[in-house]
Amino acid sequence: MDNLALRRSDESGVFSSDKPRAFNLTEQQVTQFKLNGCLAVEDVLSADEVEVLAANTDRIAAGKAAHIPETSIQLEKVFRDGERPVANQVLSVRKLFNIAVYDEVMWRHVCNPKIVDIVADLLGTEDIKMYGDQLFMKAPGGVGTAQGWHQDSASWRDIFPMDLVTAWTSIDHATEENGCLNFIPGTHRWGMMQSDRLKRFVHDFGGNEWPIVPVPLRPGSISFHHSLTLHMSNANRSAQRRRGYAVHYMRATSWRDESVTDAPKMPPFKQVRGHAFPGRV
Ligand SMILES: O=C(O)CCC(=O)C(=O)O
Repeated sequence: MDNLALRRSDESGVFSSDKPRAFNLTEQQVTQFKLNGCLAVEDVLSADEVEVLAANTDRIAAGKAAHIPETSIQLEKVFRDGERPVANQVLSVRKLFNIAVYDEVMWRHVCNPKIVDIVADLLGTEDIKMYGDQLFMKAPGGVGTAQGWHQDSASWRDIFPMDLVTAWTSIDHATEENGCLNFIPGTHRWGMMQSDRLKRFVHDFGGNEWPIVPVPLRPGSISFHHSLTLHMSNANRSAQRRRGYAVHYMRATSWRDESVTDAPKMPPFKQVRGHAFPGRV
């Protein structure tokens, strides 16, 4: 854990551009990300920025944002299936997804220069688009379910190169008790694991060879992961909420293989920074 949870540093960043940067990673942090496929950076957002994000999250989850389509709000399965009645809509939502394309507050977060500077360092380019976004609500009291081991690119299998970066912002305190993210460092170098192969290997995770690294975070801290890094989160059996906003960034030179028909249908990919490239995403 310690080697992942590096704090922001005053050392100069890896880009030599003259442009003032809002956040500088150290070369050591970039090297760690390349080795591990994940990196935690504490206290990126201010308390005010977290507050705005938190309030907007609950407004959308409550169904009070008319500009967000209902299809972007997914309830936990027990509520979807009618096994349990919805008594509190906000605490019944599993996730909100594809919201930043419709919502100014979320889009401002996606384009927050502090976050995009870090992503630019990790992707090694200033030409960046958003693939998509998901806000995992992970409600307390056993309502928020687990997310099993997966690699993001196994779902986004139409996007190449499989070299995207997710910025997962903790809105609440994320702890081991309420279901913080867990990573297996280095697995982004394994290539894509088909689900039957993953099932065969999953029992080996957690030993000395492939340790599981939980990443608790303070509100406003962000963990970054590569789209091939294996990660999961446990159910929230605690009394504390655990909201986390995952924004998925890709290089603007990426291409989409339209012959892959079983990948998620996404809204048009929005430019976050830098140049667009004709014929690419
Ligand atoms: O927040 C979670 O529990 C899951 C997050 C996740 O799988 C992701 O950001 O890719």
